[in-house]
Amino acid sequence: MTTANVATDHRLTDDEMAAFIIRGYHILQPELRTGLNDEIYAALDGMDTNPGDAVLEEVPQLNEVWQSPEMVGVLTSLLGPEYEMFPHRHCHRNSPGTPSQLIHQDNLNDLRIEGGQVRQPDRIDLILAMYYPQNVTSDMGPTLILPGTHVLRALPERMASQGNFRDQVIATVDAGSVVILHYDIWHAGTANTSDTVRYMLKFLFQRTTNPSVPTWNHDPANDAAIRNRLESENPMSMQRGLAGKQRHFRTRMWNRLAGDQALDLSYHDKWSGGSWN
Ligand SMILES: O=C(O)CCC(=O)C(=O)O
Repeated sequence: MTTANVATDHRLTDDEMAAFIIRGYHILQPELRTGLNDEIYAALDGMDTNPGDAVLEEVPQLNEVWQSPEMVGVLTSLLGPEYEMFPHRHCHRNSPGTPSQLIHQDNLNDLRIEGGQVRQPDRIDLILAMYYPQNVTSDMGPTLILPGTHVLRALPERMASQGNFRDQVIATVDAGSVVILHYDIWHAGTANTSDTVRYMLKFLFQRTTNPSVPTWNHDPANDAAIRNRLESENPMSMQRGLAGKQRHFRTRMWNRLAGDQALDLSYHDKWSGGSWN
């Protein structure tokens, strides 16, 4: 998809981009036509079996979500203007009584993934986009996110016995919301203790070109403030060594994405300088 003509006002700001790099997620509420979410919910509810990758052919209205200017603006910011929708996708039907999943990273065993099989802690090459056609309240199995974990490649493949972390984010959202995630983030579907089926459509989008300039709404005048955020924010309490590693990969990620407008990484001492006056 080439998105050169996407209105720039739907692209992320420097602060939103920094927030994504720090937390690994962004929650979007695109303006969708009235009735679209209900139409999609009814179509999904009418299916006898899960069509897997064919869900887009079964429910073509989903294209309206992925092609909304807000969605295109965010994906262009994160993946560049020539991003592509990935052929694999899945409709997650979370019925009443469904237990929580284990917290996990999605696997990389799909050979269609560009550069496959390796986590990329300083890159944004693959995005998970989760669309919810109905409101999701805390008892309906919202998606759980561990913010900031997308850059921690040293963790084991699964945190099988762990759950309920202090700074976890429970994505209770309004109908029509899209939770946009770095592919490597730790996440899980939680238990549905309500009497309503919760649908979530998981689609993947991938970068096809290496970044050379920022593809979000970038203003170099924000550089000092952005650098400060990347170096200091902690979306999730973490052991000191891991927090240091996170900060290192965030700045590398920003610089890789910003290309020739990267942040200056030479040593800087915020407290030195000028004489008293
Ligand atoms: O259903 C959800 O909210 C999350 C599903 C998920 O994380 C997965 O299957 O990888």
